[in-house]
Amino acid sequence: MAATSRLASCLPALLCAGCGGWQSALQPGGEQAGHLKVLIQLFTIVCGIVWLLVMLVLAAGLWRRHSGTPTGAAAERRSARLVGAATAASVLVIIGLTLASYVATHGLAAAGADPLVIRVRGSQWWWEVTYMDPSPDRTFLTANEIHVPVGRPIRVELAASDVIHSFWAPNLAGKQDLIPGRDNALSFTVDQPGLYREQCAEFCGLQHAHMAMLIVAEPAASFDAWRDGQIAEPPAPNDAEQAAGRLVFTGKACAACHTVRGTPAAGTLGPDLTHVGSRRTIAAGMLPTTRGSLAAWIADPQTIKPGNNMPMVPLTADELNALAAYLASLK
Ligand code: HEC
Ligand SMILES: [Cu+2]
Repeated sequence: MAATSRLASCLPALLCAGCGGWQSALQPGGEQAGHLKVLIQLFTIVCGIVWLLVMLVLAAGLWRRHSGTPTGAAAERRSARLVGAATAASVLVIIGLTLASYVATHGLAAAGADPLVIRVRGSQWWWEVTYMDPSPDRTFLTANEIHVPVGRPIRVELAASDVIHSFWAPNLAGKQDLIPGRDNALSFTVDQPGLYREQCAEFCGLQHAHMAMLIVAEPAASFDAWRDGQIAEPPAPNDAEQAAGRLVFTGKACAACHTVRGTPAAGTLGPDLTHVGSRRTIAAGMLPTTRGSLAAWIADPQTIKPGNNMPMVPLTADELNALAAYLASLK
């Protein structure tokens, strides 16, 4: 009994815990998401009112039956009129909600003038990210974290390399699927600088729940600085340990699957690691990027994220330490 009442008193808090924060459609970070929020509220209120009315009519009907139903031609005519009116009202409500939904969502695929184009490719279970630029030497590849300038329209072009994934950043836009062989796009503008969380929203296999990505919205000046940093090659190792780590990285299987620009490592099966040390998380949002978590991940990726496509590469303790130091230095 005590447990039940405690649970009941926690319930509102539990239900509302999902309503705010960096992954919530109810806290829009931009104009398109604002439209979607109004749409959600409109649907909730209208459907709530309809539900209440239906319950009231049902209660009235049960009550009248209880207290004796009037019969005869006049009563028949009256109930026929009532049913007709209710049907017409339902049709009007459905048309109204359909129109509202069309108006709120039809701008979602169309970006404004001069959009920043970001290509996102979903793979089991991580995100490849390419920043497009009219001049090819400013186009670059990264993974699992997106930076966007506030105020500028963003056009995200979506593709998939294996199965269907879905790009969903609730604070910024609706969902859009990434489908192998079919190119989709999604547009949004972010007004509020901040950190938002995106999550794969289409079941895509064992580690579907661990396929997330942070979106960092920042003022144009800091975005430009970030982009220049990403375009540049990473700094050279600045001590013996990092230099040893780089040798391990390029000498072992790592280089067959991962790229670090400026080194012979040019694999594409796994995330680009050129600036992995500058990203907030590794393994698609699972762990914060620290030297320790990098070492833990490399030592045993299959325990942290069972079934993922990175194998355990046998290493000595010194090799592992050096690798972690090197990767953490790739800012
Ligand atoms: C067979 C290909 C393959 C090999 C070999 C491989 N990796 Fe990976 N690696 C992957 C894949 C795939 C992922 C993405 C896993 C996920 O998040 O689901 C990954 C993820 C990572 C990440 C996290 C990157 C991020 O931004 O989330 C790091 C760091 C990493 N690998 C380092 C290494 C190192 C160091 C080695 C060598 C000891 C190595 N990998 C060997 C395929 C590989
Ligand atoms: Cu997915």
